[in-house]
Amino acid sequence: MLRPQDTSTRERKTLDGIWAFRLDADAVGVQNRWYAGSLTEARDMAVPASFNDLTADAAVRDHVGDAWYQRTVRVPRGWDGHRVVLHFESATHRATVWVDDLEVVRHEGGYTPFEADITDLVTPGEVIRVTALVNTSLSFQSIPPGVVEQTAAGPRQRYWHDFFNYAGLHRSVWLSATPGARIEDLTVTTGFLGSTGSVGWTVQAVDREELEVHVVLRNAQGDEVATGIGEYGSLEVPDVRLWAPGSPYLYDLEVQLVDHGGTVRDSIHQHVGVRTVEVRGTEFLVNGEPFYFRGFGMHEDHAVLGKGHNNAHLVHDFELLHWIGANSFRTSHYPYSEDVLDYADRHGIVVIDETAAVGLNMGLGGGILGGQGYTTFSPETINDTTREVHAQAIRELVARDKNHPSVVLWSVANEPESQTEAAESYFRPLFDVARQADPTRPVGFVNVMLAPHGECRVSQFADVLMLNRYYGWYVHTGDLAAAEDAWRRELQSWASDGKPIVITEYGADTLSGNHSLIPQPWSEEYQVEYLEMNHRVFDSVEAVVGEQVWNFADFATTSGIVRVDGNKKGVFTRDRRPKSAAFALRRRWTEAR
Ligand code: GCB
Repeated sequence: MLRPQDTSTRERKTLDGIWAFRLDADAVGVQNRWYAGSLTEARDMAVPASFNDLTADAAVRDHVGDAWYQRTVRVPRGWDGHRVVLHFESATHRATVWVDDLEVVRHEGGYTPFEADITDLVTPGEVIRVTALVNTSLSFQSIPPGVVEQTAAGPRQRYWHDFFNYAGLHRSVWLSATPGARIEDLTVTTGFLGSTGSVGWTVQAVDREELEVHVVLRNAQGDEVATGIGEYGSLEVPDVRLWAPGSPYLYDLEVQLVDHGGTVRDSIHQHVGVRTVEVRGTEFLVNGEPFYFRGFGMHEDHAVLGKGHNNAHLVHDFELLHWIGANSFRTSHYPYSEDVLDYADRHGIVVIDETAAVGLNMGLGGGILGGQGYTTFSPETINDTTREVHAQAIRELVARDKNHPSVVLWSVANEPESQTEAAESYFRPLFDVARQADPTRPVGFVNVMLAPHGECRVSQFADVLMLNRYYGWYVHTGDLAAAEDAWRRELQSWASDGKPIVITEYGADTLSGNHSLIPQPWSEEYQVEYLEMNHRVFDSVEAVVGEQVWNFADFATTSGIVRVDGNKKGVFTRDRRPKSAAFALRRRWTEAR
């Protein structure tokens, strides 16, 4: 699937704006055919945005289950003879969509795109009604998992990840027109030898018949540097300029379907960064050179918008990444908007791209901080069906993001149970799925403290070890000397595996403006000293090839006794004001640049 584009043969129209919106707590809408007419008793809702924080109503914020979105749109007059597609960049966590009275598509998973060919249902120049039933519930068979518990006061959504279960239409919705004979997918791979680059392409075309596939590679000035013909092949790029972290040179690859007379019948564009990624021993190499990840685990999370994508916030967050000297981030804990990845490509920021598989661990954070009262992997909980949903989430992530030069590493899950035999058999095939989907990038998962070296049974499948550790916060709280000693010992044991290690989380909750002469947990001074302690440990272990602080900014979570108005491990507040740690990190990271 290609994202809608404006090209010489394609056009798109945004459906972003105000939609009619109605909650359906009792799930009666389908039976009552709410899609078959104007949504009654509806209120206004902005798209893109999470619906949760847009009203002053707890029933909306904490809604569990079905929510309906509807709007009308006029199909552009000029689209006669075109194939018309309705494209959702995401709908969290699943959706069913109707055009007028007809169901056109269903999709499971809240963070990847889906679309429907609606050509036969529309007349260019006429208005259609688009209705999306979005469902917010998490179950043991969803990614991420959760469980809806029935209480006297109604259903309550329980889940095991530490961010608020925002839902709705978080990203853009498009109508798009393409030719019938069309390019359906494109896979690009890159490499180089000396000063000659290579750009491999594979095109999937539909109804192509006599049409020829042409590819044209242009440099950043728009000059043609190589051309090719065929559904697949490889272009040679003389005097190649590489895409590198902090130096993001991009070419443009145009793919065309051309008829005998030389007329271009379909055309798409894909920016291309020529670069290589490789794991060698304990090194992580980009373009053959050791790369050290500096940056953050982030979240798509803003006041009012929730997880709604917004370009002003995108630009500002990347400005802050640049200011602080970060060169990378992880899309913790789900695939981010495609706009974010495009921006990372253009700004030379390296991305660890993660699925929404978070919270597959019943050993974490339950009652009195023990377990959750469930077994993680069992026929009744996370089971074979879940694994198939998880596999599909991996395939959809790779299908969507495979052509981004910024993406250098896949993360198939965050902090799952990984010390048991059940975990080993659950994950083994998922690593195969990732490698089959993309043989060009390393694959890993993020390990949790409950599965230390020697006990973790999943890290054997990973090319890179990604560790989340909170020495000095969740353990040895306030005692940085004891934390430093224990942390160094654990890290040295992981280093003996001979794989590169990225510390994907380390952090301390910090209440902005809370100061203390003798660094105390929750103070800005403690966050600074905590980070410095961690950095001493990382600098003493050669296999460590990256540090990503948890978190870039404070973010919303479910309420609970360990969260005060959300998670406060941000180096910036939720409204992006720096804590003292921001300046300390900036000193370390800009010196390293
Ligand atoms: C973790 C999780 C992350 C949490 C964080 C915390 O290990 O991966 O989602 O927010 O810890 O702050 O506890």
